[in-house]
Amino acid sequence: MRLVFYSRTDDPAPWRQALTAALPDLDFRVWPDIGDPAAVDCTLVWKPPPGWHCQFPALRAILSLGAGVDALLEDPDLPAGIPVTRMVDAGMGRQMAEYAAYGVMHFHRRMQEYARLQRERHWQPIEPVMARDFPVGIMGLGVLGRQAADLMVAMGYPVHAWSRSDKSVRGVTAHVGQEALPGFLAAVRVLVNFLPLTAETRGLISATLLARLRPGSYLVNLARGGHVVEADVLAALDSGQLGGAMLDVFEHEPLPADSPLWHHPAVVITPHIAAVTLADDAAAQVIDNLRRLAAGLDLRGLVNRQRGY
Ligand code: NDP
Ligand code: OXD
Repeated sequence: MRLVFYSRTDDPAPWRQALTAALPDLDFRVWPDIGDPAAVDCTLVWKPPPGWHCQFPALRAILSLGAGVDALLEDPDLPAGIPVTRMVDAGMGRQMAEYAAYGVMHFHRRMQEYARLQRERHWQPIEPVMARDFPVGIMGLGVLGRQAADLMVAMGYPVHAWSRSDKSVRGVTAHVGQEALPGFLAAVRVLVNFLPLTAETRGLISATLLARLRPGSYLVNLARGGHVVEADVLAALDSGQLGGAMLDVFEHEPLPADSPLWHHPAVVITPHIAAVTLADDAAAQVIDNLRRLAAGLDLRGLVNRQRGY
């Protein structure tokens, strides 16, 4: 079986090592050294250019190196009818939960204000808020959001979660569907976004949504930049409707040097590192799917291409 690896950010070496150790017959190719495109059975990819998959006439599966498959599914030339799989946790749940916890604590423990006070050499305690009085709102209670919710519950925060279908998670107040969104937003002090980027969720974090939060709430976005209307977030920060934002993902990555987000005093920026796919943790899923593909079995982590995640 021939597999082509494509990523501008992931090192193929550990993947080659892990996959060929488990599957000695695998012909592991790294783009652009692919040989005859007609001999390619499957791809292992992160953000290939639009139309890239059209060159493989005998393609049988597309395996995403990431959990989010929005960039792949937005390709109008992605071959129809080919199964697409995504990473399911694969070591990212723990990393995402850590990032979310850091973001929540950054705002809850007023680290933004203390950083400013330190710059001013001003010794000024701020009235503390207990975790029990700082409800956290998780948008998207899937594989990754669930782990963050569990961690927040363990940390003593009241946790609310919003998702499409009903979920029962210990210690978490569930809000289900579009009609439950206003109540969810009104209940929380910090909004943590774990949604997949789909036609339904693109641009969701807009002025309308932000206006439903309590004044001075906070935003942690570690899902996708496309969820956020950046100009609306900036306006909400400037008006005080948002007290601060921690942003890991952006509509345009890398974030352009002239973006006003870079130097906004209430914004923390990281370069899409909330979680990374590590071959050590994730190769087992790919190996399992390659064995399944060879045996003609259904693949695991299958994406619903119509739904968009
Ligand atoms: P899942 O598919 O497991 O979970 C998605 C959740 O979102 C589900 O609970 C789903 O509801 C909910 N959801 C989807 N659409 C809607 C909607 N329209 N309204 C309400 N809820 C909705 O995804 P993962 O948890 O594995 O990943 C989440 C995202 O995290 C990825 O898509 C990716 O964008 C991002 N990510 C970011 C990383 C980073 O480094 N910054 C790293 C890894 C992932 P339901 O359960 O009812 O289907
Ligand atoms: C992913 C990501 O979706 O890293 O896996 O953003």
